[in-house]
Amino acid sequence: MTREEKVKFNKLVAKNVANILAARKITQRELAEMVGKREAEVSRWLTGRNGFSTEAIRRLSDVLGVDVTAPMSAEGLRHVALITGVTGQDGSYLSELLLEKGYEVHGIIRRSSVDFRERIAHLEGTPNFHLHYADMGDSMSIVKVIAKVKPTEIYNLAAQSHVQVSFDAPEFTADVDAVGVLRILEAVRACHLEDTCRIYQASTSELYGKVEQVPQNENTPFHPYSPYAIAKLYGFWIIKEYREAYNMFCCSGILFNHESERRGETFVTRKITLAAARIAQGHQDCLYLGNLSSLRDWGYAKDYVECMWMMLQQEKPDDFVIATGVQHSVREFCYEAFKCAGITLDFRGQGLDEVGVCIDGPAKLVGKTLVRVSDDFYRPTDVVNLWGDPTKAKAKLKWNPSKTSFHELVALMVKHDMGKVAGEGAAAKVRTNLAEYLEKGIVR
Ligand code: NAP
Ligand code: G4F
Repeated sequence: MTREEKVKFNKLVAKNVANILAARKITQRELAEMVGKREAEVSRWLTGRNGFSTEAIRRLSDVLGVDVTAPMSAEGLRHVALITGVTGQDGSYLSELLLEKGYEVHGIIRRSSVDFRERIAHLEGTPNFHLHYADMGDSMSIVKVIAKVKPTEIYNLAAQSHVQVSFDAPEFTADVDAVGVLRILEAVRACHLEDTCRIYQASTSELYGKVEQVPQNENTPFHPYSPYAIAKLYGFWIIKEYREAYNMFCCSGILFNHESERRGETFVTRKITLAAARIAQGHQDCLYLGNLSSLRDWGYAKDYVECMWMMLQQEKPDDFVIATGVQHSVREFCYEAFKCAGITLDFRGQGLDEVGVCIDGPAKLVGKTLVRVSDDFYRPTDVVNLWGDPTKAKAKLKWNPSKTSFHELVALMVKHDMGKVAGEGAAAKVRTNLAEYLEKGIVR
């Protein structure tokens, strides 16, 4: 530890001990008796100016029954979060947020033949950030992590989250996205943490599916319309069931689409922003998409993870719709993204024959068809009209759905991808090949 780190550490321990004493109404004299020291010495500890010996920390942790070096709330409570899906878009932003708030953050990762932890690479090695191997399909691995970490909050973000892929791998999707939620709930009960651990479940606007009303709020009927949505519906109901049956603090966030520069490359927004950047820089000729008329309520992922945390800080567990309240089509996203990359598109034709032609931009692109429609990207059943009503989240959580506008979101994603594509340099050819695979529908 450097000198500054040591000072910070001593202050943290002193603050924790003082908070615990206040919360439990223990006097300094009583603490001195408990640890077998003179009151004056204990009093000096609590100033935080004198260092704590390893022995003092061990004694204090023993007598107070809690690790006094761990992050805690002002009430002397531990703040320990377990995030499933920590390597995903939302998991990475949520980890950053909770670390900033002073949480001890634990994440579940699954073994893979390649080490692909790009989104959290910058957090590895951070004090208070820990990773554990487990899998949502393996109950024992989940029980073991929960028993070891004893989280005070669990954010269940792990999922096979791609709707199209859920048609290709429906059984795996059901196992992870539906039964996986049950595994978390039962693991919490098996570890006797049901009274102390709050649970956030990543529910989704896909539950509204073949929509029966617009905009959608917490009372809108569900009509799931893909194997993914049907698995997530089980997750939603099992969370509600355990809340009522066992009085557990479980919440579902019904989140509408949220995107970012960390969004997976096969979701439509990121596929578009990457393609706009590649086309603008001469690494790709054309972008192939599916249903351009599909409507979504797109927000910024960084704004949305804040809501997950807010839901678990409420007095009572409840479910919330999280959305911007503004709707756009895939075509509009595409137009806006290309515009941000310096290319103006004009959409002509209909259905599979619709094309996006460059009418302004770099001379070599003007007049060229840069966007085409391919039935490779149509789904067996598609959700085409998502539009959220965040009134309840605004009123109860005091959450601001307009923090990042649609235009700002597209602009920040394109800016990021322009830089990424420019920086790829020697690897540009590899990326071009990937783009070709994406275009041909081999990778969706
Ligand atoms: P994402 O980027 O696809 O991340 C999914 C995470 O789940 C990854 O960390 C992945 O690990 C992990 N995972 C998948 N299968 C697993 C398994 N068997 N065991 C352990 N971990 C597993 O998804 P996201 O966009 O961050 O979304 C987070 C959650 O919110 C998901 O549940 C998603 O369904 C839900 N949701 C997302 C949106 C949205 O617009 N983003 C909207 C509503 C709801 P690997 O890195 O190893 O693959
Ligand atoms: O970007 P998408 O693949 O996202 P989708 O299906 O809305 O799912 C995402 O949001 C959900 C919340 O509503 C999450 F629960 C879920 O985990 C995921 O994060 O597709 C958006 C729309 C669809 O209607 C799709 O048919 O875009 C349409 N689309 C048109 N062309 C395309 C494409 N989608 C993809 N992925 N690729 C295309 O080429």
